Amino acid sequence: MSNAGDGTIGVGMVGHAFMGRVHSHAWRTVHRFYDVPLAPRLAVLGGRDLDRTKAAAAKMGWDAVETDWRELIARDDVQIVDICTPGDSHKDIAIAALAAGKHVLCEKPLANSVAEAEEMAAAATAAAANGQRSMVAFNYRRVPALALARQMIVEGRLGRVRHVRAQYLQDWLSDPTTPMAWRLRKEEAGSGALGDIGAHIIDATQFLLGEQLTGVSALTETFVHKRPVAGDPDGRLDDVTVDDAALFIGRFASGALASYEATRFALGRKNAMRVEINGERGSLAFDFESMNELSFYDGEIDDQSAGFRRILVTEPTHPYVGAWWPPGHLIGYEHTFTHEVFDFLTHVHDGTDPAPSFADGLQVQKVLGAVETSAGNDAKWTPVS
Ligand code: SOE
Repeated sequence: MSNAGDGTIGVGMVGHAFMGRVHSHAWRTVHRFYDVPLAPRLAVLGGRDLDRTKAAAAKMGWDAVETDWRELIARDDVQIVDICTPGDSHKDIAIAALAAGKHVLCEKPLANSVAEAEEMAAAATAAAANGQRSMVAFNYRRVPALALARQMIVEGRLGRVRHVRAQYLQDWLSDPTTPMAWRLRKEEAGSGALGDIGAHIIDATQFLLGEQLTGVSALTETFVHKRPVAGDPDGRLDDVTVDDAALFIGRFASGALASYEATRFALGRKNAMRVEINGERGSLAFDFESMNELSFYDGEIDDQSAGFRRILVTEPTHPYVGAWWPPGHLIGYEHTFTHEVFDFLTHVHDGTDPAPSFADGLQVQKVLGAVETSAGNDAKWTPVS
C-alpha cells in the first residue's frame, strides 16, 4: 500500500525519546542502503508537547508534527504507524491505527498485560485479512550474529538443543540516586527489568529455537524502593513500583532447559545481552557488547584443535551485512533497527506477514505474566498459558 503510487509510503511515529530517535534513524537510512520496494517518508512525528515535538521533528527529519496521536493516525499522509511510546499506550494506539487501515510497528514489549496483548493480537489478525501488516520491534532478532545463529540451528549444526542460557545485564540503575523514570512505574511500564529487557531475551531465545517456553519458575527483586524525582526542589522521593531484577528458569516444548537473568543493577555491564545455546552436536555463544561476533563450538571436531571459535559476522553473505561495509568494518545497535524496518517494508509491499507478529508478542507477554505469577508465589512452577 503506497500513497500516490510513487513508490513511497508515509510513516507517522508516536514518541520521540530513545526509541523514537533510533527508529527515526532507521526510517531515514533504510532506502539509502537497501533496495526497498517502498521508500519511507518521515511524514509526521507525534508527541505531547508541541515545542519539544517540533524541535525533535526538526532534529530527526520529520515533515510535520501532531500532539494528538488520534490526529496522526487519521492523516492521509500516514500509512504506517510506528509506536515508540511507553507500554501503557501501545494497545490504544495500535488498535486505533489498525481500525484506521494502517500498518503498525509497535515497540516492545507489545503491551503491559496479557489481556491487552490478546486484544492487540486479535485486532492484528483481523486487520491482516484487510492487507494490513503489524510487527513487534524486537530488534535483537535482526542482529546479524543472532540471525546467523538461527540459520545454523535450522541447518542442524547444534543438533537437538538441551540448554539455553540467556542474560540481559545493564547497570544504569545501580546508583540509588538515579532519578525516577517511566520505566520504574508499573502503570506506565507494566514491569521493570523483566518486561523492558527480559522480554528481549525471551523473544530472542524463542526465535533462535523456533519453539516456545511452556513453564517457568521465577524470582524478582526490587533493590531500590524509592528514587528522587528529577528537578524537584524539595528532594521528593517517588515509589519504584516494578522489579529491578528477574531471575527465572524455564522449559521449552522440546524439553530444552533454560535460565534467564534480567537486571539493570549488574554494575559494569552496560548492555550485555548474552545468549549461549548447547546442543548435542555444537554450541553457540553471543554477547551484544561484541555484537559483530558469534562463538561456535563444533562438536563434530574431535581432535586437538577442538574449541570455541570466533565467527566475525561481517561477510556480505551474512544476514543483512551486505548492504553495509566491507568485511571487518563492523556495525552497531542502530543498524538492527534499519534491518527491522527493511523487513517490515518488504512485508508491507509483498503482502506477507512480518515476524515477530503481535501473536509472537502475545507469547512473550504470557511468559512475562507467568514469571510475575511465579515470583509472587515463592517461585512456584507456573505454566505459560
Ligand atoms: C532499557 O534501558 C533499554 O533502553 C530497552 O528499553 C531497550 O529495548 C534496549 O534495546 C536497550 O535498553
